[in-house]
Amino acid sequence: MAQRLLHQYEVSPFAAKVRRALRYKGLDFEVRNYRVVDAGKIRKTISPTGKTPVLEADDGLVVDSTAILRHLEERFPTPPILPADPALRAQAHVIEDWADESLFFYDLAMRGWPNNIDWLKRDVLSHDSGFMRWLLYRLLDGFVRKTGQAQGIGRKTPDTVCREVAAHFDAIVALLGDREWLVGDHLTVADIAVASMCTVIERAEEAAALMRERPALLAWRERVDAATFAPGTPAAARATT
Ligand SMILES: N[C@@H](CCC(=O)N[C@@H](CS)C(=O)NCC(=O)O)C(=O)O
Repeated sequence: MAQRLLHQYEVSPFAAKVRRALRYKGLDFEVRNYRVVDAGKIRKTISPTGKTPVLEADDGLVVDSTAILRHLEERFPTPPILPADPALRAQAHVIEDWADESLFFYDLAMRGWPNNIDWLKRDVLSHDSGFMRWLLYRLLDGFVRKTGQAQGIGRKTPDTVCREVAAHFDAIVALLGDREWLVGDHLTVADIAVASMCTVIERAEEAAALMRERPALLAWRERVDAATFAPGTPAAARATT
């Protein structure tokens, strides 16, 4: 029995961040997958915000992927996922937050487009079944649209969103330059967070095309994947493994 249990929505890129960090640090863990219909139960039992991932370990529950990564780093500092140098550490923190709080909403906007939304709905509802799955499948379009509208990126035209995502991918490539990792000389939370977001946004065909045009981005993503997945994990399984 593993000492750590990760409560998660399986396809969440935030859960992916935590799984990648746990594997990189060589820590064993088990997962408990939740259905969308479990949202109320999650809020009442493990997460005051109602959000997952939540890591349960012998020292309690930690909510939020960023908090979980800091918690892991404190208890299991080797190998490090934060630079020792304070300025580099701050850079890694800011890039992680950008991936979580900005790139995620580009993912949601693009994957909410008519040509992509079926895959998003199948992902989100992969553990729901029966009548509730049938119902949620029909309600999810509206929910994704409303979230995008409220956050703001969902109000932009597809052309604008594609242009901005292209600029974001270019920024990642420029940040890398000829280095292996986004910050400093080893893999950090910045690589983990951005790669986790790339793995889901790639499920929008427009984002996949933009990524294919940037070999340096793909090469870096392969490097991060090699460090944070078990050898032989198929590319198609990386959003949920
Ligand atoms: N800042 C949080 C974001 C987590 C998050 O947004 N999780 C989504 C799944 S992708 C969630 O739990 N949504 C349920 C809800 O909003 O009620 C983190 O880094 O863990």
